[in-house]
Amino acid sequence: MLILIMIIVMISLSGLHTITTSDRSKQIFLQLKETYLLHIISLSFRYSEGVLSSVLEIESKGKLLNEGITCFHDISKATTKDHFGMIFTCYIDAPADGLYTFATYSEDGSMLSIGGRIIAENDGSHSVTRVTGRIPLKKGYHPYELLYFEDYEGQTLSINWIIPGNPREENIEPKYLFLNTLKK
Ligand SMILES: [Ca+2]
Repeated sequence: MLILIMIIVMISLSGLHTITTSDRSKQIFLQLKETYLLHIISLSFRYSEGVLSSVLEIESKGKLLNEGITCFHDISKATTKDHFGMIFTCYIDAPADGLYTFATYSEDGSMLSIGGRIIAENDGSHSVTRVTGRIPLKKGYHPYELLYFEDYEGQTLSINWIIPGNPREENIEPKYLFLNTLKK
């Protein structure tokens, strides 16, 4: 349903308020659907369960039970309170050239990588812990991967950033996270 709503919203924004039955309109609709479906829905996720002590064990020790797409780092998709891991992958759209700071808050462990480089290693079984990292980014899309695991009891996952030109640390809004990259 969410996907459908997003497609309708984006089609409305594009000015195509009326979908006719002509072949051309159908073709345009399918092109828009494919483009915006892939571009808007934010992250892909893989959900596994298992007794883990590190994000690096998610794939080796966890049992993959679910995978799909989600709008954010949504650990509420877990179907158990304890002993699970999630891997989120997408592209992050850097709005400007410059130095970016990322801050992860997680219980238990997490690890954030951008462009294949580990930015915030917040791994291990622990209470809510903040870890920051910095990376220079060019304006545009960069591969983004967030690994998270929950051992037992409480569970938290939140990712903030500080972007060039704005000194405030803010939660990364879903509008910056994409499944793919649009051709520019
Ligand atoms: Ca915990």
